[in-house]
Amino acid sequence: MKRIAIVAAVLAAVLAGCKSSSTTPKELNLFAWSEYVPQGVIDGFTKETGIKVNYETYASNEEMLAKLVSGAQAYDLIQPSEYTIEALVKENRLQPIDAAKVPNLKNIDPKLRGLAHDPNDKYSVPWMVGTVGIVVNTEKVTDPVKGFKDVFQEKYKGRIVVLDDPREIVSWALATDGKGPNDVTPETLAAVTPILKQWLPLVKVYDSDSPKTALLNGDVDLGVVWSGEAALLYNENPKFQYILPAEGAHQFIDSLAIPVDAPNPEAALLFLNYILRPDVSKLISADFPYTNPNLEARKLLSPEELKNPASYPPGDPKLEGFRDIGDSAVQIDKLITDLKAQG
Ligand code: N2P
Repeated sequence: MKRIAIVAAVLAAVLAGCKSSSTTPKELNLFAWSEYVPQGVIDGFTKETGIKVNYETYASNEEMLAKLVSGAQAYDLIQPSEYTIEALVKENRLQPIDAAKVPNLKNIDPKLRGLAHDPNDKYSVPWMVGTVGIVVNTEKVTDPVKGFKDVFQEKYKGRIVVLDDPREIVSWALATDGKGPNDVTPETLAAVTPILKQWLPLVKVYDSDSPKTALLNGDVDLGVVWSGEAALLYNENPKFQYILPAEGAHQFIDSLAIPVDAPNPEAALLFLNYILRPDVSKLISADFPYTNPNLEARKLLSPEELKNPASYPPGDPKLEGFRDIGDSAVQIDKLITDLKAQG
């Protein structure tokens, strides 16, 4: 009897061992924006956990969504902006995050929790916050630039880089027409079409991955870019000035989220907790100086980092966020594709 009990206990232990080793994640499939996740952070995570990270990149929310929905590849973590989280939640494409397994969530700025796109903080963990604004090479452009109207002028034709992002571009034209970024209807799109027809032929480079490059190379002298790109330009040379557009500026909150069909959700939770560590989050800020939502990490940043006007805009500028606009997003894509094709 005793022997049987011992054999049973050993068997149970072996089975438990098998079970735990089969559920220990070996890899993490991360689908995130380009120029946003430092290789050092990925390597540090692998070193600490033994989990290999497959990092695939995208350059717009819409590109990410198309790939995710196609089902061609399964991801454990994606990095949507707030309006895309809102859309994914509506479609039941995200799984709830077990907060008990992510204790470092306590480091996140409470002002960034409980927002409209995820009212109960169930599905998303802020990665970085940023704005979209204007960069001017002040050695080349001496006239004052305060808003979009000052950028898109005939005299700057062929000297402008902009994000390759239809939702962004249309929001700039809407702002110029006195509308908010979410006032998207067939009527408002028709109203901004002449503005866009005038603007797009002035653009030399469309680049969402690294719009700083064309400015650094001197290929262009003005840009409408992500704030983190502007911050890197400013660090390179303060002749690159960042301006929040007078007509209205857009703030984005990019977060990590776990798709409902993620093959390794446990690895995703480990990664979330890892990147929320202040010492790790500080490394993200060093490479990609957006506004860090991690208050404990911010305490570790240098005065220079915190004084960069693109990363941490002075004053209390009025910023508006994008909301999910449903099928109108398709109209926006079509409008910009058509206008680009017209040259
Ligand atoms: C990082 C892109 C910034 C994300 N390269 C904009 N939502």
